[in-house]
Amino acid sequence: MSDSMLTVAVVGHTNTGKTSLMRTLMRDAGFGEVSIHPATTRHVEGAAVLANGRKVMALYDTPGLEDSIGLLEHLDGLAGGRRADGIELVIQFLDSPKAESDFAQEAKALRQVLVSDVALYVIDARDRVLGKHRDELEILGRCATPIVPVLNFTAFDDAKVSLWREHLSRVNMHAVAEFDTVVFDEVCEQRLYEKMRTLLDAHEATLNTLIEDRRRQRVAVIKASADLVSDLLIDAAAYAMFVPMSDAGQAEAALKRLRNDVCAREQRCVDQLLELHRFSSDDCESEAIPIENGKWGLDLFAPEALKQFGIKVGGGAATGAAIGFVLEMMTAGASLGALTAIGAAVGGVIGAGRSHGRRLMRRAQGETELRIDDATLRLLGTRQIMLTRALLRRGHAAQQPVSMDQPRRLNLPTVSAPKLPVTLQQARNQPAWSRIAGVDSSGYRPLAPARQDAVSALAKHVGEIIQRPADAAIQFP
Ligand SMILES: Nc1nc2c(ncn2[C@@H]2O[C@H](COP(=O)(O)OP(=O)(O)OP(=O)(O)O)[C@@H](O)[C@H]2O)c(=O)[nH]1
Ligand SMILES: [Mg+2]
Repeated sequence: MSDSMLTVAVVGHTNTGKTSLMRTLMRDAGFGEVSIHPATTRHVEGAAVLANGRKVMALYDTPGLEDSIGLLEHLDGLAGGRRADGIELVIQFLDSPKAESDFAQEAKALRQVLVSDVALYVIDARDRVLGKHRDELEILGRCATPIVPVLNFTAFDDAKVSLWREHLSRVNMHAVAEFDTVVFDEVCEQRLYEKMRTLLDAHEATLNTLIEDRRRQRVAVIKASADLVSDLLIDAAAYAMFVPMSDAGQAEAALKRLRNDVCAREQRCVDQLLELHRFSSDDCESEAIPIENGKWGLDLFAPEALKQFGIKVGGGAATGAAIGFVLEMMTAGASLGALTAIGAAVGGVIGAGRSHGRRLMRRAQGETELRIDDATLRLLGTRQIMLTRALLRRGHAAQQPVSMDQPRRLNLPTVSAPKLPVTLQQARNQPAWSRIAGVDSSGYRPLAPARQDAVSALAKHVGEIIQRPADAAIQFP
């Protein structure tokens, strides 16, 4: 069967999250207007949902139902009264002056329901089942259009999901979906489409296409995120600067530059992740991540950042101002004077034997390497993984800004230093793999195939951590 275009009306009492549901299903945080005040949406507004690059579903946002009690009384008072066919009364009402005056908002919503294949009836699940809800369901039931009730706000503790389910089954609505538009859950979205499918035989193929497309998109977005994070990690691990041991001033300048460069590179990754997940920096304040306005609250090199993300620094590691750097030395000791002069303590010595000739040469000339240490690399990985997981869970209807003390709520276990993956250890010895300082007049230098292999291998590992269950440890590696 070929895929047919499916027309869907999103209806419900005012302020239950109809426009929010539109945003989340469409992955478009810019659709319509969302506000804590009732009666925000005043007109029907449609938008297309794409699957495989084709329009498969037309979603229509509608104004909230405000006076269903009054409208039901009005319908019952029309010629024919309760005995008449429900749909005839609705049509009679829509043709009457009342549909342009007292019940204008309701009329707009009902007209859209009549021309739709299915109506999603959005419920604020924190509400008790009230008279207004019963009357709304009664009126919608008279429109001869299949209805799927959608319980919204289900992430709240006071959501009365079972109460609602019980009531809905009493009025013969058994295909109920749960869907929090702010805390996104891809399984709930899939169930919503499956519920619609049970009521819409003629559109089975379309809904299957949609379900399959969403699943594929999610796999692709996780893979693309893992690639971006791994690319950052390889860039950062490989990044090395050469400084003369004897010149404290130059070493200090290099330290500053390295720090700025790595921070800027992290920010680029954050921007890329936001764009990939279709969020902009102004709507990136999330419940679960310490990121506000698209920026991390704590500098990558702030010692508290490591603590906050539960990363323990290995023995003999640096503390204080220069945490996050390793100076690689030919002979430990020779350079200690210079190090103390720039306020840096030695974080650790990375084996010199594996380095290639050019680096050995530079060392022989009295230069040493400056680069970020293992703990900071782990922090860099952990932060982007956490951001990715939060973006995957963030509905496009989310709006709440967060205060900066939220990271403490993350409750990450403190992990001691596991070894970095082999790919990053390799990168440590390949300064040419880093593009952080690789921009010259000719643009980025070409990337070695071995680097690409390392990124791919690392991305598999990063992708696995991104997909771990909610209660698992997610620190990198
Ligand atoms: N936390 C949370 N907030 C939500 C959810 N859904 C909607 N909101 C908020 O509830 C308020 C109303 O959301 P809207 O999407 O504007 O509701 P609406 O049904 O379109 O409202 P009208 O157009 O006025 O009828 C907004 O402040 C949303 O941010 C949800 O699932 N969780
Ligand atoms: Mg609205």
